[in-house]
Amino acid sequence: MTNDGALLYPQVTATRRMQSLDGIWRFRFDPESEGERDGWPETGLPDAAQVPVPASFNDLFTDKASREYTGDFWYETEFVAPGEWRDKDLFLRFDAATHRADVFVNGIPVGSHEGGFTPFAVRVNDAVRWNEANRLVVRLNNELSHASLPAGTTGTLPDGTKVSGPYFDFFNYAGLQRPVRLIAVPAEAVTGYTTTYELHKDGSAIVHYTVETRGLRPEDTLRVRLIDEVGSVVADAQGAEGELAVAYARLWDVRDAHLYRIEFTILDGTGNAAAADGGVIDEYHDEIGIRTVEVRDREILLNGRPVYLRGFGRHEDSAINGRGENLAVVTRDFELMKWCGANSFRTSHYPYSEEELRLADREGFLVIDEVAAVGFMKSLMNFLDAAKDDDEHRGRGFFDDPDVMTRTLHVHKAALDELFTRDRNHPSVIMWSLMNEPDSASEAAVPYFRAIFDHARTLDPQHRPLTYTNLMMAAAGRDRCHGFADVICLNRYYGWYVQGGYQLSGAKAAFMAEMDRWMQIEPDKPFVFTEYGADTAAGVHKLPSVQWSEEYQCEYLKMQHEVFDAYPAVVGEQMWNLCDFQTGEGIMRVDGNRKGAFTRDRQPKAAAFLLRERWNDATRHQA
Ligand code: GCB
Repeated sequence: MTNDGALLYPQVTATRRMQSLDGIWRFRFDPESEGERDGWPETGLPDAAQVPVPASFNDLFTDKASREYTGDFWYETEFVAPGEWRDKDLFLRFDAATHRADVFVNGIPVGSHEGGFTPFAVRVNDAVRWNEANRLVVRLNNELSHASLPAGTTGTLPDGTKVSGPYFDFFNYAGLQRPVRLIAVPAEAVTGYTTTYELHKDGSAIVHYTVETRGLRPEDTLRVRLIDEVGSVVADAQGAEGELAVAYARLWDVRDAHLYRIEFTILDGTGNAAAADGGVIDEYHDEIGIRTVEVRDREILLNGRPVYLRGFGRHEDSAINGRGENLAVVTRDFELMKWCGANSFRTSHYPYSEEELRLADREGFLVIDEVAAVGFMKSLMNFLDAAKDDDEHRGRGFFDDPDVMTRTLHVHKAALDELFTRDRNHPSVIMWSLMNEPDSASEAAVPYFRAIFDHARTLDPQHRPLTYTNLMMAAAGRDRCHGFADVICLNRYYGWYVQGGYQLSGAKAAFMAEMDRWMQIEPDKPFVFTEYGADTAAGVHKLPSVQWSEEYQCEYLKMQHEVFDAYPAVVGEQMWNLCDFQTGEGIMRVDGNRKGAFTRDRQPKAAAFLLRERWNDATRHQA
């Protein structure tokens, strides 16, 4: 896939153009995979439905076969390629096509992409007719396998219909779930950049930068400027690599975000500077935050000071849109998190939209950025039947599949490359999560972890901490992979999946016994709870409590918090989940997972008030 300047977050500048292709597109399922043979890329989709982009397709229709559809499906629209953009490189940028896509323009294949949660761009200059309508047709596919992120299986019903078997606990929403844009970038262009930060005791800072370009002629100048929030240029430099010295740096901090605009300009060095465009060949800008992140002893340090993470695991999930980008819901979620006193979240269980991270940057939220490596555990029923260590299951785990060390590893590394490239400059990203709840108790997981962590360690110039989230079945003493992580992230459900209800005191004892063990096994690392929660049906009240009532959710949370507070090595708590969310149907879920502090339509359960009280208690934690 190309990275020719179109993968940077899209913007219009003096030299760049873009046009949204969002709106109503034509849509059609293709269960027999006949579309290409039948010429749909050239002639368009016969008998097409009308659907919105961006959105998941699943909850738009009224029949079950459409909601559950698994296989190939197609989208089609038309766009005019403006003739004034002829001298630029023209790209189609898909912010997310879930889970894989092949793109055709006027019948010509222009590119493909694997992975449903990171953007890709395809160059279309050779396929378009300028100033005319062009047919854009995209084939998507949402099948799951051991080499898809997220992982699962694709089965067939007796009548031959394909059916998804997710190894994960969220609905397998699919489609063009984020914006699609036509983008024009100069042939000589900025294609990416990185920064690292050095803070000094006197309040000054150095921003070390590198800029990636293509087609840069030796006679041209690459100018880099740093501009503060009132519009003053505070530092400038030239060249593809350098330093920006800031005399009085306003640091980006947790819930106290200060952003600088970093501006890259390629200036014509051939004496054209008097031209109408001022000799500007390309211009791109972004917002960065000056801050450092470090794990030392048993703490996560932001700008050298310990932070305590308060917040949530979340999902991009809402009624009708499914996983389709819904900026009103995103905004509401930030308001809910702020109301609770949260300062952090994890992008469980896939990279969230770029708009979402930009909001986090501006709001000063700390983000654990997770790749879609979820379901690395052969379990179709959440983790109830997973990680069994009996004879029947031994040697049949996810990592024992020989394809995993080859195909899955390859797809996973590529997904990490894309995630790190997309998100490396967000100040909000303070840690990378490389997997959610893999079968880390199995011996076969160890070489896989080594390969993935070694790879990820090469990707981030800021060397932010790397982690994965550990599941309960790979508890202290059973997990074989925690040595790879910089921070130990635990997903724990004592008092829900085990020893729930009246047995809560037993759950607490078992929880503390496990924590005591962890303190010995990992004496030097900080711990974050990346999940803890209890399913709760909003509006169900019981005195005394029973499981699923709002009262029980509160009792459960209180118990968890007592355990966290007993271990100084615990430096964060992210409750599962901010909101109720949709999952596949089954006996474990009542129209979805109900562990939200808020309902799916974003109204509070009693637990939300409990969190608000705890997280707004200024005496409790530093950050
Ligand atoms: C987990 C998973 C998450 C589930 C959650 C639950 O451990 O990471 O995806 O939704 O448990 O509610 O069971």
